[in-house]
Amino acid sequence: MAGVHEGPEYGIGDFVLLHELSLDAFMKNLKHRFEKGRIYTYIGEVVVSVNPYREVDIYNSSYVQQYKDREIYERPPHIFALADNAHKTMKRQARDTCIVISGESGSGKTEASKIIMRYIAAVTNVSGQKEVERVKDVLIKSNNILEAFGNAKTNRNDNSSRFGKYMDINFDFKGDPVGGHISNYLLEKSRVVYQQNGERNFHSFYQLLSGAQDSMLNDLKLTRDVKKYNFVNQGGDAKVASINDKQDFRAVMDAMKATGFSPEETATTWKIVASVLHLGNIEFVGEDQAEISNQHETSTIASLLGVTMENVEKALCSRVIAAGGNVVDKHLNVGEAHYARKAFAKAMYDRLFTWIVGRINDAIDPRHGGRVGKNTVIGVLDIYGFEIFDNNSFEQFCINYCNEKLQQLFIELVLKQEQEEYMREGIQWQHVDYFNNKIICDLVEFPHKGMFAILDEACLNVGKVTDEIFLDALAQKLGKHDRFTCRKLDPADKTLEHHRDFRIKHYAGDVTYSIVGFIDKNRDTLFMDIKRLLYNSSNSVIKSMWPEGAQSVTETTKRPITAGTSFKNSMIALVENLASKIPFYVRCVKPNEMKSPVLFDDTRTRHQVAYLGLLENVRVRRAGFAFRMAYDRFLQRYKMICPKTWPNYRGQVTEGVKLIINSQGFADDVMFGKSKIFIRSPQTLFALEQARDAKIPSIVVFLQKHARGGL
Ligand code: AD9
Ligand code: MG
Repeated sequence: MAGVHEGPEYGIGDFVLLHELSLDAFMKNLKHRFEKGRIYTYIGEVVVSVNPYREVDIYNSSYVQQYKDREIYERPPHIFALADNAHKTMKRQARDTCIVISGESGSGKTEASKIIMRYIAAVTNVSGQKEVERVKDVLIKSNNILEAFGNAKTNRNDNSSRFGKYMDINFDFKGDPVGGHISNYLLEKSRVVYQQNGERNFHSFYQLLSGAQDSMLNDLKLTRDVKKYNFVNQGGDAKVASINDKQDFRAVMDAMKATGFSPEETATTWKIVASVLHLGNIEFVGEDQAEISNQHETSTIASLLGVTMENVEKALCSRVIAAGGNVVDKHLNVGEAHYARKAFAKAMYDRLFTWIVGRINDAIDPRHGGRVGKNTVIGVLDIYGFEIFDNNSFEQFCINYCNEKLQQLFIELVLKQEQEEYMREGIQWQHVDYFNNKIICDLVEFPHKGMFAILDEACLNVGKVTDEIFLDALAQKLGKHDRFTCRKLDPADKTLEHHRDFRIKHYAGDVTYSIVGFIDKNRDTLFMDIKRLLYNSSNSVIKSMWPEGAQSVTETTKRPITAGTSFKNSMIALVENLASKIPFYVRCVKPNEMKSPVLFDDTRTRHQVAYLGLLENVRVRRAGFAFRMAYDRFLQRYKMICPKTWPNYRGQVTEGVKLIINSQGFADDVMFGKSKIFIRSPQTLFALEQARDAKIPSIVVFLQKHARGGL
């Protein structure tokens, strides 16, 4: 049986076993394996995955069988082994586990998360329970829906996740999935109304236009011509070679059905998507007092959303304000009307997305079918990867901050805590240096002093606050920070005014952010007019998405939490949640920028290996120990494999452990800490387990004879 060593022609399957440890040696092995089609390599239990950018036939059922119930080192490196390990560990220890998938945009995180879910579905429910089959079907198919509405083509990835996703899969005591829950993080909603050159809006728009039947498009008053719609045509050619929108539309419809969307809910979903397309084509005239010039669009939107034409027009061209107890209508100028139109489209799509996630959660609620027993979960995290574009804004700032947080978690758990434990246990240890990105997390999130706090402060100011005022505050308060620079411009040079920006030295590279839109996106205000319009819809599905529309205009509402602070809080909670579970890591690497299956771009890959801290990971792991166990537990578990500790041992616990280790000849592979024994290589643990397994039958006989005690 080929274990982690597949033979010299495939390089080394675990970086811990490299003969010489250097970045060059690491890169050479990674490249060699990539060229041989070996996309997975271990660092101990961490899986390093290189995006193959082609179909690799290593996920079929014969592979599933090879990894099912095996120990991680028994077979060549594979993400199946990690999935199996997370599942097995959860079952054995009756504790929650989680799988954290990280890597930059296009490195293969979303694919990895789907492979993991398919593996778990394939190895569970051997007894074929109907409800479990349904849950598995929904879990897998829900990806089609989420990707249709939450993914888009960017200049870095044709299927880029534009939202963060954390999914708990709940398992019963047998280890079968009985439900789950998805948490979604900040959808990049600015994409609904604006796309950079070469990019697309969310897939759902193109799927509808190319996949819906003629009659459906007729009902939605749409044609197939993408170029006609302003909100989806800005990036240029909408055709993407790697995407089949028509086929994907059918898959989404099928998935919505399997998930339990009613025909009315499905129809409403597409009506909202269609309304966004129509909103994009609304035109205004009249400078100071905006008016809609193409009324047929207003009428279409009104009928799709189940509201009156008059109210759509009001929501776009005026704003109701409460002044001194009176309610007055303020007419908007053309600029303001355009702004209202975009805010309307973005809010409606964003709310639709959250509602869709909620519907999927209803379908996989673990309490469904009366299952309220004790569950354990595997959490799978697939977020948007670190990204740098020509123009980076508030969204990239949030996305890249999220990646900093995950890197920080990895450092805390894999590098820092590991080393701290050795120190605590008095194990001889050569400290491994690494870059700790906490300084960047603090820069962004520190209470009162961090960038989110400064941004909120600027947003709270009454009076006219501009992005520039915010930038000045940043310059003043953070100008001396190592990782932050602010471009100082000559105030006399008016041509540069719109180039105002700041730069953060992230763990994964320097990113320059344009300041434009920060205040607005952070405030994220949506005028009551739009909420009320949709709350008053005759379509009950739409109405249910906008409960706050029930409020009257004069009711004063508490200032809502800003988008940035809400994102920050959800990231902090996410990291806490992950840290409470037993973690497993997939570190994804993007081999090149061309989506090529053969190109291994040495510079780009080396950069990722460096910033992901993979070499430091190997160092810590190599100097370290694969397993550790408290002395009393160790003695209890293995006492029967040594004649000096079995059947009777009355001496000191530590001494007993030493007797067992010496009897097996493993003294060179272990260290004795203050409260635990540390075992260097997994092979030693397997040998101990095997010796124990071999002894168990005779012990059962022994116990029956003596009829006392337990194992
Ligand atoms: V982003 O941060 O969401 O922009 P991801 O999620 O890291 O990014 P994704 O999983 O979407 O990247 O992978 C990008 C593309 O690489 C996929 O659409 C596939 O075409 C390709 N890919 C990635 N992993 C595999 C794989 N294991 N086998 C085949 C793959 N192709
Ligand atoms: Mg993704």
